[in-house]
Amino acid sequence: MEDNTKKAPRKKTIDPAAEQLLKKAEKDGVSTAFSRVDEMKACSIGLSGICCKNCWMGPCRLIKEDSRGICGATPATVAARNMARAVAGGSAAHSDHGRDVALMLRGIADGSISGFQIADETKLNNVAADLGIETEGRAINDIALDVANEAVANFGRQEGELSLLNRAPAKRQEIWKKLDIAPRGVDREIVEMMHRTTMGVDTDPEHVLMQSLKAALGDGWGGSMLATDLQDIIFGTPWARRGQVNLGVLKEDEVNIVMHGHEALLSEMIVAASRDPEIIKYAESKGAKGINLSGICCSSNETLARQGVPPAGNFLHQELAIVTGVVDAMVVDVQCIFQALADVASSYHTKLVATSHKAKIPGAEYIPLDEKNPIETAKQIVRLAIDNFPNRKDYEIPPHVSELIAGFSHEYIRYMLGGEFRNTLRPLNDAIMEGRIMGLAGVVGCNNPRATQDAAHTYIVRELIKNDVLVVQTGCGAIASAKYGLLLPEAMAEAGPGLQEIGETVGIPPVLHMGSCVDNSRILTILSDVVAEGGLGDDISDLPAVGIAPEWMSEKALAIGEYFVASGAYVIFGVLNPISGSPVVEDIMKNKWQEQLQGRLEFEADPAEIVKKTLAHIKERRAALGLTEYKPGKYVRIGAPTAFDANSKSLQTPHGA
Ligand code: MSK
Repeated sequence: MEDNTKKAPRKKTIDPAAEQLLKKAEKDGVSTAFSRVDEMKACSIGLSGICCKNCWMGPCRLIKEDSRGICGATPATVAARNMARAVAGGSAAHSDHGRDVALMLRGIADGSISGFQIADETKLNNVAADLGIETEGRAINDIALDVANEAVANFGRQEGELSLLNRAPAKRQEIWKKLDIAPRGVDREIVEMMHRTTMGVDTDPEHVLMQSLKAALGDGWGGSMLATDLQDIIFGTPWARRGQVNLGVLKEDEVNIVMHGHEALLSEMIVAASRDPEIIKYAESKGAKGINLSGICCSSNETLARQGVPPAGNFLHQELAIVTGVVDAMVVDVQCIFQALADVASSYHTKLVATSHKAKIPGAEYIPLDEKNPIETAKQIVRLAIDNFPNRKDYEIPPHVSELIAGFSHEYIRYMLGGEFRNTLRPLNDAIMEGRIMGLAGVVGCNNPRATQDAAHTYIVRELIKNDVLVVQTGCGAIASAKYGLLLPEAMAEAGPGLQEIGETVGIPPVLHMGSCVDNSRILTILSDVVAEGGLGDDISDLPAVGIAPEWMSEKALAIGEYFVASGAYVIFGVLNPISGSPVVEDIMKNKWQEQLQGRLEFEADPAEIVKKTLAHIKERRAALGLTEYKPGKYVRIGAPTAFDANSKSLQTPHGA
């Protein structure tokens, strides 16, 4: 692992806005994750996954292959248990989010939550059909109530299988049955994972890890998928829209409210409150020209996709936004929120407002969201920010803003490729089969201060699109690409000619922003749809596709990685290897899973190696499918000189001219 300690600020990020504010933070005497990482040398035993803290006979640090814990646990057992517990934690986080959305839909349908109506009836009907719920001739709220009840039941179900596993290719569903990893209920698999990894229960690393796959599948095809679907039903399915990104979206003459965390409810309510004419008038009465909303992390991705609210940045921008001195309130709910925000806020005028009954933060104001009447809480928070506007002192807003296009839900992608009446993925499948698009890659996940912010994300994305790989992104990875213009059609200039041709024809960027972290479930859906469209095999594992998390840091990322592997994908994680202390566990996740699931998980710190492995896998999958051999530069503009082979008879121009 690259040691990122003691680096000059310049090397901690490739983002000039972050670089500018790191200098300001240093000048202001404020510590950030970028500076704290210098002081916190990672424990190499914990980092490599072989420190066991599952009981208090230890902790046991199993530094050699033949080391044993006090109970006799081997390094492989410890590394497997640690990985499995992280996956259970990540699955719990996303799935608890999904549960709350299901309960909200139930409240809207039965009238106990006020101020909402169903935003996307078509999606409601489609989800109802997938859940086996009758829709013909029924009132919308009755359908919504049945959908919500079935969704809630998926969390606590003790027997049978999750409802939405039926979206996966039939062959994949068979594999899950054969391996007994089709999740019964979302909660049940997480609880069983925690039970099995407590002291003195399951010690067979392969068996432990198999259950981690089951818990992760419960997240991907259960909790996260329900979160995505039901949020679309309540707040609307994203459709492509233009937006802006980076710290330059903050405004000096308006009240700045930054929304950070994950759940769409809070951010949607803040958006609604900030548009209330009375509230706007109140802001003007305090000398502000208006109310300017922006976001961090996935709250941001949710409101960007549905409301066009600009992200102020990704994970590592959360403290830097406050360092600008112009954030009047940062409003947070759950997940990826630094405890240090309260300290940073105390050095400036910013009010940090915690809103979830699940997450109190010492030093933050606590205004819990009233789930029965959330708009009133949102108005209270916006007023608090307005009252704080006159308290600003010195400030510095970096000038950096980039344009972007977001909102590529799987529904929009089908629409974009076939229109309203014939929405389809056929042109995408054909482009892959012909070799215009070499393959697909999902490049997702966080920033990690142990790596240079955004460097691996953007390097990998640029290399892939150059090689005609269509990239889809979610979470902080998508925000990273957005900051450097990669979510714009103009970025096609950096793509290979085949991908350029498709992008120009359809009018898309080479990198499609598919949403927040729970929206990784949209990628599962689109991969299943690509299989169903035909011509690219009969399972996700047949597709020339790879999943990558270049700068991950969260348990949730590990859960996502495992549900993609269990769905048949080759997944590569960057930055560091949390199981490097056990070659046995590495072998299970790479080779044994490949045999059993035709998917595998590898850790590779070097971004160039990640690209190499990705392209090699895509080529290997293309060959296995018997597709036209991918040749770079084969497709060129009419009249343009070819980069491939000017004399080749097989040379083609876009329209065969
Ligand atoms: S927010 S999990 S830092 S992607 Fe979904 Fe970003 Fe990773 Fe949190």
